[in-house]
Amino acid sequence: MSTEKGGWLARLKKGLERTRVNIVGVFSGGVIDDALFDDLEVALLGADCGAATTSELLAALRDRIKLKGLKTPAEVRDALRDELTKLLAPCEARIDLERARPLVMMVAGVNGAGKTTSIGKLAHWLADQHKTVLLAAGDTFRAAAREQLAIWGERNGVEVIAQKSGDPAAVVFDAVAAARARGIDVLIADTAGRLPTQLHLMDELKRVKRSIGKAMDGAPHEVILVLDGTNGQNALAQVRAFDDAVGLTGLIITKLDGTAKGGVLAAIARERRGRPLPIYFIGVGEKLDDLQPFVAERFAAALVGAD
Ligand SMILES: Nc1nc2c(ncn2[C@@H]2O[C@H](COP(=O)(O)OP(=O)(O)O)[C@@H](O)[C@H]2O)c(=O)[nH]1
Ligand SMILES: [Mg+2]
Repeated sequence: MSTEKGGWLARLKKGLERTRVNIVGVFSGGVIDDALFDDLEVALLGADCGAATTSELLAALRDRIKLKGLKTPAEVRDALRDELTKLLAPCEARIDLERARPLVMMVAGVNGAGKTTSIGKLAHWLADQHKTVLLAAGDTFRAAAREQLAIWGERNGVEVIAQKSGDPAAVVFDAVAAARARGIDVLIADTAGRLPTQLHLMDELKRVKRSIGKAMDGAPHEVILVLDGTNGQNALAQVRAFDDAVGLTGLIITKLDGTAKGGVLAAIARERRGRPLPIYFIGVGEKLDDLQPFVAERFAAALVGAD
């Protein structure tokens, strides 16, 4: 725990510092009054929680104050941490790596979200779990993306299936076939975030998904959207659009070590309350081990400063 605290958790806390300072400030006075609730509303909206999530959290807090007879701002802050944890908990889930071999993961997201970087980190994490990994360079639009993935592959001793002027659907088809032939545990397919203008990204992603399905029944087993955590409320629109197109099974939220405010995770959790969308990992830096499983309670504590 102590080494962890000095490492990624410290970076997460540093990243969420602005939000936490604002929220801690709200509870620094001596009394629970309307002004406190007004300030908290501003802080939660400012943290990218969104209007609906913010008003639900405030209502839940008012209920808790009455029900439990909370007397001090510090107690209300703990209650906020608990409400956030409750909201985020359904998003806490692990990928079941054993249910197929190869387990095929398709990774999607807009340009710059952190797909390729996260795939590199994921390959590293999987190697730690003693899984064999193959990567498919499905972002054939950008030569740089293919090279970037190749570098990640090299660092991890993981092979990358790529084609110089490839059609992404063909690349992933070949990669699934290769993974099956070699008895690989996990295949991760990178995809493009932007295409030559005449093509529609979502149509292309559907085609890539179908191609994976043709190469292996039941695949892809995971369709993961990578979201830039600094994008704020726009992340919700991305979740909807990609889910409509390719049916998401989970999320990776990156750059939570940077200027992200963090509340958008709560907004996503609220929107998907009826059918939770797992947040498998969060990205907290650019190094190989800067991808960490999402833990609702830790995240809520880092956001609210009550731990
Ligand atoms: N600080 C930080 N930077 C990240 C993280 N994840 C990705 N990045 C950076 O974001 C930029 C875009 O990442 P990339 O993987 O190329 O995005 P892609 O276009 O979706 O494949 C790169 O400069 C990455 O180093 C993260 O968790 N924290
Ligand atoms: Mg990329």
